[in-house]
Amino acid sequence: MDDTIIALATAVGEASIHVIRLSGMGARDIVEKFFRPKNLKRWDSKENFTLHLGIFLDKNNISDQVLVGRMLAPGSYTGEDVYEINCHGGPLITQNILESCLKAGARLAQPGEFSKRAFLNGKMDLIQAEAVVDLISARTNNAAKLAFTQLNGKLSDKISNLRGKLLDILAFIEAGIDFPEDDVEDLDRISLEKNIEDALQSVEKLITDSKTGKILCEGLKTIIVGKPNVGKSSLLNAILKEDRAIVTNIPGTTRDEIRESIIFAGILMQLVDTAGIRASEDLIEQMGIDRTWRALENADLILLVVEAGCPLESDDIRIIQNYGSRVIVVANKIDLLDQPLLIEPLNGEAWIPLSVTYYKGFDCLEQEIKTRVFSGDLNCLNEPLLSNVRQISALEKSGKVLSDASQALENGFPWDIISIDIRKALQYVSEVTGDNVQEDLLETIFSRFCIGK
Ligand SMILES: Nc1nc2c(ncn2[C@@H]2O[C@H](COP(=O)(O)OP(=O)(O)OP(=O)(O)O)[C@@H](O)[C@H]2O)c(=O)[nH]1
Ligand SMILES: [Mg+2]
Repeated sequence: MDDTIIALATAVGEASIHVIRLSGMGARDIVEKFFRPKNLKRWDSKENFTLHLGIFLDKNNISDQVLVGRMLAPGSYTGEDVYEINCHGGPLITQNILESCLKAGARLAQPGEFSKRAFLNGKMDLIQAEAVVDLISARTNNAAKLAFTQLNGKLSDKISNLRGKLLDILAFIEAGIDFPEDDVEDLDRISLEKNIEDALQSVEKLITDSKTGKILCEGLKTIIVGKPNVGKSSLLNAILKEDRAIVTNIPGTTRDEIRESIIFAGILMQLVDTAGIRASEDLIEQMGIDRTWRALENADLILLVVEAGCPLESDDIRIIQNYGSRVIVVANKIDLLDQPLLIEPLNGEAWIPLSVTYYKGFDCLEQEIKTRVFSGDLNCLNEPLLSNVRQISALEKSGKVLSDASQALENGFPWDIISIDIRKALQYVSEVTGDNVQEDLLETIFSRFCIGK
């Protein structure tokens, strides 16, 4: 980290302004080679977090009027001296300034290298660093809100709290190990059991809540299924508010999967319309139906469309029996009914009476989707949730070894054996925030970032 890195922080192309960012010990010297501040006194004052108007002048190159932002170590984003040159947003001007600085000793930054330095300098942990990426790529308000909560360090506090619990358990075991087995009071064993159970519960709660976090961040994989002609494609079109899929009154209209994403109920939904399920002689249609069965496995949400008032068919029942908690039965075409719909849930599925033709029932559908995604608690959005696959997987591993520890204790294993599991659990939890992390993992994480971030 001895060298000074440089990158364009704004998107490549023509723009009103561009920002070129430098970070490192040599940043000031490099900038001073070319920057002629209008107010030299103020520039020399070494005042921090200031903006300076002036000219970027390279005798061998073109010049520009620029604004230079100065953020000195250790208070800057990276924890090093950071200078940001705001220049006019022409690709040529930007390229020239970059080249001048490179010739003067700066090195082109790798993707995410500014954030990596921030992490290595203790300015942020891995949860916060990964939240930066999520905040930039967020496509819904909810996803952005979640990323911002993570960036604020609220989730990191929860993980630190968990680490604290594990460290306490380890200290407790260490103290107990010094005594021969028989001297370990029953009371101590019960206390240890309780503490491990408590830590395990915290891990499990974080993992359960992460399902919502993951959906907010990555989107809700939603599949629209049902018999032919029940109105699946009509439902897709209505949600998308466009004529995306062909709709006819001929059963078997849709044969291949139709995929679209849309923000519905404040959630990014990845919708898939499918071929109507029936026994078909048509090879192509049957291939489509096979795909539907396979896609059901991985869907977060299943919109099972049926014709309101008609009895469920065996395939509908099979879907509800297998995936009940993920199913919303959309009882479509209620406009054709002359009496209210009778609903008898079979296996935890929800029922929404609806008419695509008359655009009725969509409010209830929206509400039901929200209830499912947020586990009935819309306030959970204010809670810091995990959403990152890497972080969730590390936590799952820690949960696994914690339950091993709990089992081992129950089976009367010596405490030093149990402490091995607790140490492993601690290691996994530490990976979440990056308190204990290998260099190659850091490489992988930060390579997902944009250049200049
Ligand atoms: N009365 C009424 N008709 C509807 C409603 N929704 C859809 N339809 C009609 O039902 C027929 C079938 O609609 P689709 O959307 O093509 O049905 P599908 O389930 O995609 O059918 P396949 O692709 O063949 O599996 C069309 O004629 C629609 O106009 C509704 O709410 N009320
Ligand atoms: Mg269709």
